[in-house]
Amino acid sequence: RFSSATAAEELITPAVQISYTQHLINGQFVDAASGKSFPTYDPRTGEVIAHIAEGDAEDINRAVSAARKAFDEGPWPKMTAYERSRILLRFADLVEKHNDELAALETWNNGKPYLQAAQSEVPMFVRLFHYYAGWADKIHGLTVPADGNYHVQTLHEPIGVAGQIIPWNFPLLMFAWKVGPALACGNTIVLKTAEQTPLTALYVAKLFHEAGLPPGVLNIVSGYGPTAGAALASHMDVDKIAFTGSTETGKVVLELAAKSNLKPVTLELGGKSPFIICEDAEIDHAVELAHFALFFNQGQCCCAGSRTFVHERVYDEFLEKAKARALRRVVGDPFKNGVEQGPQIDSEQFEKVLRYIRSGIESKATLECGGERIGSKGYFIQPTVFSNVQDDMLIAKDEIFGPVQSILKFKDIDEVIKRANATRYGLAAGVFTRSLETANTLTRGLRAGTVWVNCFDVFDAAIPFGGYKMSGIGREKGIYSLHNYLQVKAVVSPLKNPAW
Ligand code: TXE
Repeated sequence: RFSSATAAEELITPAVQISYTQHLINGQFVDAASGKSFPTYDPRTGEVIAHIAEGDAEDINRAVSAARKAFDEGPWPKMTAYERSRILLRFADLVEKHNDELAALETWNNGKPYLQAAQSEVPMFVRLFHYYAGWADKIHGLTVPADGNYHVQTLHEPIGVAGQIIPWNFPLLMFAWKVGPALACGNTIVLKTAEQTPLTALYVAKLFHEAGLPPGVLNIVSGYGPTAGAALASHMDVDKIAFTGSTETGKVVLELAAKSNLKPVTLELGGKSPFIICEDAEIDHAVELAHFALFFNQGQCCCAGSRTFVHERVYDEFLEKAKARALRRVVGDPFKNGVEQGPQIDSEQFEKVLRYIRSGIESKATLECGGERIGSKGYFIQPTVFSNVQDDMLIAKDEIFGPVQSILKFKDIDEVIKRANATRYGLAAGVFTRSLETANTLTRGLRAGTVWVNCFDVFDAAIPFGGYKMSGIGREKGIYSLHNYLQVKAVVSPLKNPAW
């Protein structure tokens, strides 16, 4: 039986209202050009929270023109880097002041536990803007020792108008990962939020303008992917596109970019990350970490440790404890204190996860616990654990994006490296061992953009994140993200005045 609200009675009720539902273009909140709107929902109940301006190609055109003008005519890229940095810092401070309202809005629209949003995600958002504010005035080129009598330098210039398309699983953090580096480098932006979660981006964009961001520098359009998103990816006047979402849609975005103006593309896509528990692991700790690696954020993480590989010598003990831990997981209203897991984002994702659970059962994995929805309202799913999972089962190959842990058995390190790498994805991996040698063998052998050793989901602003293989192109966060938003210009001149 699942602990529902019993361990979590106290309802947190932070006061928040829906203040912004229109697009933000050129510093103004405006209706959609078509006058249309679409509903956004509360995943706890499936009820409508608000109606949001629904953007399509015309709204994207208007937003791109505003961003273009703000880039070409300034003041943003023409300001001193220090002035830009000051605005980013002022913005981060304002967000910090609105921590609780923002966290409440994020939970209301997304369903994640309120305390996770309030104590971790909004503070990480603030930290990320502080981090990139610090970079703004430290971006510079090189002098290059070229052959011949030439003075050669490189200028690192902003790339121009950046189009950014973000998903719904971390609406605020995905905003920060994209907007922070792009603005620090002096670009202007048109950002399209996910149709499921438009609310917090509009709220923070308003704060950005209060912090002194000039109009047109950051434009937000809400709407659906095939209309607003596709219009942004294929726009001839957008100089770069950054996308986070599914691998399937990532391919579409890359194609649209190629077919329009060959704008450079960074992609942060799906994953099927291995979490490897070696025979020397301290089991209680490994159980807790593997549980967190998979179930965090309702299992809706691109880097979720969704293939739990356990060494055969510790498999039985691990399994028993992993199941007990899943049964203890507190599922319920994310505004209740003590709740660890809220609802899935929407009916589509909810149905997708239940389909994968059925597929696991049909393919003869052993259902250790869970497997059903909880209640009849909203999108709650029982924490689910499968054991006896084989590599060729769909639940071991596809991204489920829900609270479903798949446990697989392995015998030795070379074997587990091969099996862990036998996937089209390569976003992240977790390794749990007391041996430095085993850790080093695994970190070198695994083909993934991040390997966490004896930890998982550590997301400092300075640490790069991104995927090998079909998990994406490029890296976000840290110094690496700056490269996504800069052009390099080589300037070459003779050392002496030519004799003309
Ligand atoms: O993703 P989409 P969905 C994975 C996860 C999930 C699956 C589907 O497995 O179950 O993707 O989720 C915009 N042109 N991830 O359907 O479609 C869309 O409006 C331009 C992993 O939500 O990729 C939204 O803003 N844009 C992921 C964004 O793309 C388009 C996080 C993501 O939506 C578009 C989310 C188009 N033709 C889902 N179609 C991660 N990497 O963290 C859609 N979009």
